[in-house]
Amino acid sequence: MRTSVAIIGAGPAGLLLARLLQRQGIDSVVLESRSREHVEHRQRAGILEQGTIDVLRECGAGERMDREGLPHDGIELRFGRAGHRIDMAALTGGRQVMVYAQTEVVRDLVALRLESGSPLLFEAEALAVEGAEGEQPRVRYRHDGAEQVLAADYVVGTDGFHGVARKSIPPERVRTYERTYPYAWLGILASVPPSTDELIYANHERGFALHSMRSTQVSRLYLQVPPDTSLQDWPDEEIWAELDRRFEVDADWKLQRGPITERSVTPMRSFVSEPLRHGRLLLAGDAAHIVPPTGAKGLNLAAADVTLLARALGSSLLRGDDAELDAYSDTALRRVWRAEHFSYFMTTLLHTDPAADDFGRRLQLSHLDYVANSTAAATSLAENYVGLPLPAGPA
Ligand code: FAS
Ligand code: PHB
Repeated sequence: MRTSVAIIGAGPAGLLLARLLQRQGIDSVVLESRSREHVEHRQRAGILEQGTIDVLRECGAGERMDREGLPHDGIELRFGRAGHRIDMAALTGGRQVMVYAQTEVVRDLVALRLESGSPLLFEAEALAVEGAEGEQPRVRYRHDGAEQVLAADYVVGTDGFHGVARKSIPPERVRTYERTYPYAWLGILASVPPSTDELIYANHERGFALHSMRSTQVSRLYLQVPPDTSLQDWPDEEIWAELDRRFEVDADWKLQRGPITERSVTPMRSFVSEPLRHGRLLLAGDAAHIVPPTGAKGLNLAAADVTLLARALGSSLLRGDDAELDAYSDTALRRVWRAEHFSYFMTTLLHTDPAADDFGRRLQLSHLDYVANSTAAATSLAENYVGLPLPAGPA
């Protein structure tokens, strides 16, 4: 089989890239190792930043998001038994975020891809990327029990942290940067209306807690736990009791409980692999970088990467202009590192560091107080949370 762009991975990055290329009349083939059922039900991100909202609307994939998503203007920082609202829309000229789960974004993009008749192969595992340094890169993959080859002008690895694309780049050509954190997130889905209209990020001496949501009927909540936590250590009653402790506030507010329908433990990691290009192989999304979820940047960074990459591949393939493609890695990495820093900032601002001494704890409380009471500090948080505008595309 042969195509212009071979895309490895049908997560949000790969699916959105395929859609953006298709809108330019560029053909692609998407190879996904798991089943459609699996990729559409994998619980992950929940918040879309303004740029992601815009690109989904622009490429005709935002209709259900606008119908079912929940636009949010602000978030609450809760510490010292008090809540402090950050009015992000007011601080950023009206930019917002949208509560609309990654599972729904993936469902919408899969449906559009299948309706278009363009190739999206499920249970098609890419085994290797070959010839990336030449003119005819190809992907060896297994599908329907047979090993096959997909030739392309370009190969894009949107196959996540554990994918094959990044690992097919010669190690001597790769620089990686990594930081792990002394805690993880225990996340739950609960069939109960959210106890808040906007997200609550709580810093408490016992640990961080986050109240998010998936709809007006489903709550999404997270607890900071030790990195080696087992779900067996956390019966439902203990999860709710700990959430109550960490959300404690001197106000008429109560956390509503309900049946817990999903639970998971997610480790926290910062990771970047540079560069994002090796010959005719490009990387985007989690295949190239990972952020701790505190800043709600993972999915949004993946969307920003492929928005830039789709523009660059269009200029190259349709107009023979390689300037944007040659600059893709540097352009994308500038935004990646901004998001890495913001995610690190939100994580260390809000989580309780088990190694912190009393001085460190007081510094953290002072920083929280500053962000809650300084327009300049709150604006900095707000513009990063709603997402900085993408570099302007070509005229
Ligand atoms: P993805 O990992 O989503 O997609 C990669 C795809 O490639 C997968 O479908 C995989 O099956 C496929 N693949 C892998 N190897 C392949 C191969 N060899 N051949 C073919 N296909 C292959 N972000 C947030 O903002 N908020 C959160 O709360 C949050 N929670 C998370 C929880 C967990 C457990 C994880 C792992 C991540 C979480 N993230 C969160 C980050 C997450 O949303 C990612 O940023 C997002 O999925 C990135 O999208 P992709 O780059 O498309 O990668
Ligand atoms: C979520 O709803 O899953 C979510 C929201 C905000 C975050 C992380 C995760 O910072």
